[in-house]
Amino acid sequence: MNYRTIWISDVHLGTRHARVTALLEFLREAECEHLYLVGDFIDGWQLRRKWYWTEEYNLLIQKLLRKSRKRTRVTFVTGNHDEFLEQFLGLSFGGVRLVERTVHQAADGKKYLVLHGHQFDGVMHFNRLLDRVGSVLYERILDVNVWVNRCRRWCGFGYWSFASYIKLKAKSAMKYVSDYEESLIQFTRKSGMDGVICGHIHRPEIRNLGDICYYNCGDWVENCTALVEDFEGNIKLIRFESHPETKESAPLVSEEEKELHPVGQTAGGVI
Ligand SMILES: [Mn+2]
Repeated sequence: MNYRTIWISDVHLGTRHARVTALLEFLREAECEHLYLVGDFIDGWQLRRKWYWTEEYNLLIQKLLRKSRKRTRVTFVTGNHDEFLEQFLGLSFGGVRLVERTVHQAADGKKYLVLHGHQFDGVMHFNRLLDRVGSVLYERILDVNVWVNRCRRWCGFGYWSFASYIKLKAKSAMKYVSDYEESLIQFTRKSGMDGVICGHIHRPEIRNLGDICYYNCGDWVENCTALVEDFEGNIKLIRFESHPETKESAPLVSEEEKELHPVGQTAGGVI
């Protein structure tokens, strides 16, 4: 298949649950002009705990570099699990550009903010405060979650996010998802963009909220999903299936599925 753009996120290389075989198969079939890795491609935290790197991972990296050498522009957006790459932001490796966030202009001229999304963990909790402090402090507050986690790492604690916290509380899961989406949508609107493309919560989704489109790539730990843009600028969500006979042909995210699989119930348990 030929696309103008492909976005994938949350591959989590280094965890045993990364669906690398499927991803390789997908990338062999799919050609595009621009490929975005929307964060958590490499799971630095997991690798630090226990090194796990298979020959297949090398094939995947080689595949990406080969694409980058040929006709595909590859952009690597950092997430919370591959924060260790932040020191190299702005640099290019084998033509792969490393950024924290970027803007994608679609074929129809629409502008999309592309970022992993961990920056928005728990932002809605500040909402009341936000109304008072206004937009000047808005960006600062968004950084708080990142700072908190940096401090935690210095002290030897793992990443803390609302996502992990609410795994214990399934009822709160949907609230977390809607808060996350709402935060991103608000920020996107303030940025003057037409939409946002993110990952992080391992929950593939396309949602239009008023004037803003929210797109979540999903992940390659459980869902094996990607966002793709055609040459007219239409963006859709696709689910890769290497063994179609084992999967039922249900809509991508049905209301029923939303209830059955609240956020956080991923195979790897990593967000
Ligand atoms: Mn993440």
